[in-house]
Amino acid sequence: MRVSLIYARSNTSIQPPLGLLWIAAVLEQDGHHVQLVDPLPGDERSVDDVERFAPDLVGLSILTTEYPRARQLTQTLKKRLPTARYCAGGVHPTALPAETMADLGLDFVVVGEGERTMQEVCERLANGSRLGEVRGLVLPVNGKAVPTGPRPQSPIWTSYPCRQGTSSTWSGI
Ligand code: B12
Repeated sequence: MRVSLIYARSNTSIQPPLGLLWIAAVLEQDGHHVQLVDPLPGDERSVDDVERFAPDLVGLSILTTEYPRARQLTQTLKKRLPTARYCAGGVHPTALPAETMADLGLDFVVVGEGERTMQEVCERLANGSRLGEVRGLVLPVNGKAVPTGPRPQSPIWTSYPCRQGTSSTWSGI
């Protein structure tokens, strides 16, 4: 699978998107191709980067403060890459999964920790299997937001690898 992970930051603080670095590392370990995009505000080249990468799946990490930018990026990307699947995770989608999924027109939302959930999601999408049995998701079913059930917290975060750097702005700072 080709996966673009996007941190739609709306500030210029130089902080790496830790959650996405962890998710990128476990997906790469499973053999997926991962692009991690961390554009500064106003940097619209990132949309071209994502289009060139041609992902099967786009995942956005969203804090509430970053929601307007995430929304704008999703709308632009969906026009340019209409066949890709779109998902989101992080604090805001975890707190408001149904609202985020409906407003952004997502294929699913990841609730809570994303590493193991995204590993299972990518494995299933690559095999053409359905996502209903993957715990930790909220899926759209007949116009309703349906949770697949809680995923137990991983015992310790440092049991996962963490990727070094991202594909765009953060690694260049
Ligand atoms: C460290 C921290 C900071 C640091 C570093 C932030 C960074 N960019 O890394 C600093 C001090 C810079 C900071 C700043 C701010 N922070 Co802060 N911060 C935290 C804190 C304590 C931990 C975040 C963290 O690194 N977690 C560890 C990583 C690995 O977890 P994670 O990012 O959540 O990702 C996991 C899951 O959420 C999920 N996931 C995340 N994204 C995605 C995407 C996809 C596609 C998928 C599938 C899954 C997924 O999978 C990841 C791995 O399991 C949290 C509180 C908390 N306990 O979570 C607050 C928190 C995130 N911060 C918060 C806020 C408000 C801010 C500021 C806006 C404060 C301000 N007024 O300036 C700024 C925004 C900065 C920014 N835009 O990045 C709020 C967000 C609330 C909200 N509704 O969104 C939190 C929740 C604190 C709170 N309780 O209010 N913060």
